[in-house]
Amino acid sequence: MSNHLFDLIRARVPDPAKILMETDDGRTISYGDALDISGQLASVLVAHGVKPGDRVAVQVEKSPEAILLFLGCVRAGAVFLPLNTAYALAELEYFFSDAEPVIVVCDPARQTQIEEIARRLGAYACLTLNGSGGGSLMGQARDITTGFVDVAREPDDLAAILYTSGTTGRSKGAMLTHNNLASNALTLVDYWQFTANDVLLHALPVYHTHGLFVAVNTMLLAGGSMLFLAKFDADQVFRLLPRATTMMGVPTFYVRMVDDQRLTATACAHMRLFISGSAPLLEETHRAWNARTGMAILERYGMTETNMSTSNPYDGDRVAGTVGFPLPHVSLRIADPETGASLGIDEIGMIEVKGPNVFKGYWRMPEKTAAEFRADGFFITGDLGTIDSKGYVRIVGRGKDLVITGGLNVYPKEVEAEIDAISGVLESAVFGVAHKDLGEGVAAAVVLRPDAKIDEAAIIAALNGRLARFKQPRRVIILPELPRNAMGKVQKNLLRARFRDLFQPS
Ligand code: MCA
Ligand code: AMP
Repeated sequence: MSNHLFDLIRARVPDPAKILMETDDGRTISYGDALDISGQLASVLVAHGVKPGDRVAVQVEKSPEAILLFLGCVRAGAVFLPLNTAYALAELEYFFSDAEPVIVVCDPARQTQIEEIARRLGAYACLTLNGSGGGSLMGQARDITTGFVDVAREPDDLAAILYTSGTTGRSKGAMLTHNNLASNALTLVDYWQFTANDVLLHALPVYHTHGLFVAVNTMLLAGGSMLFLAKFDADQVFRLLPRATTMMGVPTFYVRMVDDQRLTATACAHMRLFISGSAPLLEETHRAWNARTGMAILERYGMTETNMSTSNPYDGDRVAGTVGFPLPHVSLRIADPETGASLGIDEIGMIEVKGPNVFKGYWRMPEKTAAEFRADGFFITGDLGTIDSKGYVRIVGRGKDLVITGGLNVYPKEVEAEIDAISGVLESAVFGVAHKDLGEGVAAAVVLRPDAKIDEAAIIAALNGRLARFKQPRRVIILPELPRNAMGKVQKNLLRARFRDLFQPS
């Protein structure tokens, strides 16, 4: 019996004694440990009644055990559903009601509240896992004998669902198959020339595509090791750079590092590759980095729905302001957003992609899925771009109303709905403004009802518990009315222009 993704991982395990992950406090997990413990975790899931295709929702702090739980889910034939630790209870309630997980794993500190929601919505059990690997999940795994027989899974079976917010309405669950994850990781190992000699400095969260699939799956298939930091911390990163060969990060990592006098060519002497993605890397950051270190950051482009689609070359020019070439096996075209007709060199249009990297659809949303694919199978990304005569793809804007703050996506519609529900608010418009550290910061323009007695602080306070902190506006501006065009549509471009210096130091 074969389990598509895990068979591939198992086949590429180097010496079982080799270290797979080492935490900032020196705890190590070898490849052999990873095989044993992920099998024990798969046994725990099955003992709790998990059947192939069942969802296992996980909202936990970063730890090696969180990765082993992902592997345990894959081996048990379950669908891993990771959730950002910043999500508020109201958001979890939606995810659980939509995905109907049979098991929920959460931090012990939030167990009481999360277990109540999980059980009410039909979960069989709520287990706990903290950032040091403690909690009931590992407690139950410890006594189980190893030797779990992996559940059979085909390439097209689901391995994970990752929620991604939408321009309309609530978040959508992107269904990722075993083959989506396996094929993309194999491509990245080759394209970025990862080998068993690589040591990845891993400072990303592990509940999104970047830190989980791009980083971890690629390292597993390369047979390399990871220095596994709990979060991005410049002191830790500079301390560990001499031991690492590669790093993956969102642009905020590189902005912070380039602002730090410890960034020198000597500090990077052991590094062969820095990769950036999830949000645009400013050309000035790319150039400043190159001037300081003599190295060119490699920028790539992807989405939760597509995994990685393009990358600057490993050998060859890494051009600042571009996201490089379509990856092998990925077809990419620039299309007229209205008609879908292919456009020519340097013409701005919708980026559309097709290939084994592209997801299977949105969980239980056939109409939304159909609306985002062309008849010939190309996925409509919502990003606007061009391709130049050398084949480099450039992202020039977004055809979707989206703010990316520190690499995290915020869909204004979702935030506006919560602000509009606050008593005293007539209407609101949420938009992104340039932010030196985060790339973009979230801002809101709000029109109050006559005689309303609320202010900026009260509006932000009212969003606590409703929305993750990173989605909450950092500034709320009270306006007498919102700028609208002749059709009555709010002109966010005017708001962005008027408040462009909101987050810049004066
Ligand atoms: C934390 N805060 C944020 C963010 N992160 N606010 C806005 N945007 C953020 N990204 C808030 C906290 O709630 C807190 O608020 C305050 O900022 C400081 O929190 P702290 O934890 O100290 O922040 P930090 O450690 O400085 O984190 C910033 C970060 C982190 C390092 C940029 O957010 C990060 O690691 N981002 C990476 C996200 C990522 O992995 N994206 C990939 C998505 P308060 O003080 O008020 O409580 S996958 C993807 O996009 C696709 C597939 C792709 O192409 O990769
Ligand atoms: P997510 O839905 O969280 O997976 O975010 C995907 C979105 O992040 C894409 O649709 C792009 O808008 C953006 N993105 C990812 N990588 C880059 C990049 N290198 N440059 C610009 N935008 C990017």
